[in-house]
Amino acid sequence: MTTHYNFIDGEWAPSDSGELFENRNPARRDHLIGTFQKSSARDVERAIDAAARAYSTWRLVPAPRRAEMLFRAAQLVAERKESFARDMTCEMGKVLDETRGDVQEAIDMTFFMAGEGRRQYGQTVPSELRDKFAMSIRQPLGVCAVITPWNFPMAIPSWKIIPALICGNTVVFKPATHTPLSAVNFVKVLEEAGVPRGVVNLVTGGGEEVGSALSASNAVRVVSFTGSTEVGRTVAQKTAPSFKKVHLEMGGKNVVIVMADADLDLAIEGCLWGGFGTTGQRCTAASRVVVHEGVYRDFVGRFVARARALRVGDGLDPATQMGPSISREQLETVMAYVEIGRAEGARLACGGHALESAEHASGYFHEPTIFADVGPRMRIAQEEIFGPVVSVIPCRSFDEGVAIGNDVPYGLSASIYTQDLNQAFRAMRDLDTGIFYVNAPTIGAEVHLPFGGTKATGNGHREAGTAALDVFSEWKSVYVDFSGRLQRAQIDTADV
Ligand code: UN1
Repeated sequence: MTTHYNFIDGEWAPSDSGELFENRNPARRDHLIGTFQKSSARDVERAIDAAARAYSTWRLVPAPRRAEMLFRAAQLVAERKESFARDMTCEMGKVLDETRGDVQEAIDMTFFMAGEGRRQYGQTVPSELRDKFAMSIRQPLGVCAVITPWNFPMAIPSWKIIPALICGNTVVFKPATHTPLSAVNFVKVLEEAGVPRGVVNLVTGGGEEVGSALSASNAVRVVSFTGSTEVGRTVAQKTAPSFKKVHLEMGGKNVVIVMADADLDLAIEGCLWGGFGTTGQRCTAASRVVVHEGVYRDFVGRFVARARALRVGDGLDPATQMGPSISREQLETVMAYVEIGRAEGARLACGGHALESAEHASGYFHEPTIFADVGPRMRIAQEEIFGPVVSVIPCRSFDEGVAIGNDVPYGLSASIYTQDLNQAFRAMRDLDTGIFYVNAPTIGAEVHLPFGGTKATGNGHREAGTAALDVFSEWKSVYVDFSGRLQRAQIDTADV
């Protein structure tokens, strides 16, 4: 068991609070993974100061040189993929295949964004005046606060930290308290890859102290947050007085629409993976399945049989297909929603209980749970549960399926299973989400396209892809007049 430190101004050091918090394995509560610094607002202040000092030199390092460090970091993560994945399964619970995927996503993002060291394309455009040059360039903003969730403990930090760095910003990183070890692993790699002191700072601890101090600080110019809609709203409120840029990535209530002509085996496979992968703890999780009445009974019967057969257990065991919930609180939320679903009159088709056998008693395990005959306005069809609970909703037509799909407060991801190309394209156009899939579940975004959603999922920004550069840079438009005389735009244009 190790005690881990904050990383501020190039030094690994304890918090001045003198307090620690524990990181325990959600599959085996007796497994204490390590203790971490329960940081104070004072630590945050020191980290912000360090990041602000480092910014004055880091912003002037040529972007291709910054990229060399990031390429090296990607390589180091690739070399340590297996051990990082095991650490992550221990602290977060998802199965090894998935934590390997999480680490891989960080590798992919780091390579992709490092490539931006030689791009970050701006525009050069003709001027309306003679002997005048016009272009736009990306400029960094300064200190960026990165506040990340526990469900993708290395991937999501990489989506924020790496584009921030390649644009020339410096970072203060506050990871979720459930998954600080993956954060330490990632930051150590950046240190080893040669990222200079103060450029990336890690401060562990709770949202109340660390997150609030970051959001409120005048010296922080960007906050990039992924987490619940409730906390996102608080972040937005705290950041508003200082007019900093805020990127919020929040909840989802994602839908898979299964049409009568769908390949049902494929659709069922997709709904299992989308609904129960990561124990349903993805903002992209397929928590609603809207099924055409023509195949409804058949679909529900086969989907339920497959969900019942899923092996739930410790993610380190290769036989396990679904791990635990992250915490007691999360498990209790799942149990509460099962009660809500029953009370609303949905039909509990399978699952519905926490698992308490000897094998499961020391972790936060819950059965894969399917509610059938769910009404589209029931709470279990409207609210993000973040657990292994899928609501199946019947529909009579394509139009009704799309209408149900859109009738939620969120807009992250949606999908349709159909063989009809026209229907697939109509759904692509009409579902009000930031991500859309045809004949694939709602999860599985790749790093080189924009990631994010509409409505209560986000506030108009996107991460990943080149869209992430827009969060971490600002445009500067530059005009160079080499005519040697005053030329007035919009006025002196008659001179041809
Ligand atoms: C999340 O659910 O918080 O598209 C992120 C996916 C993953 C990322 C999910 N690549 O499901």
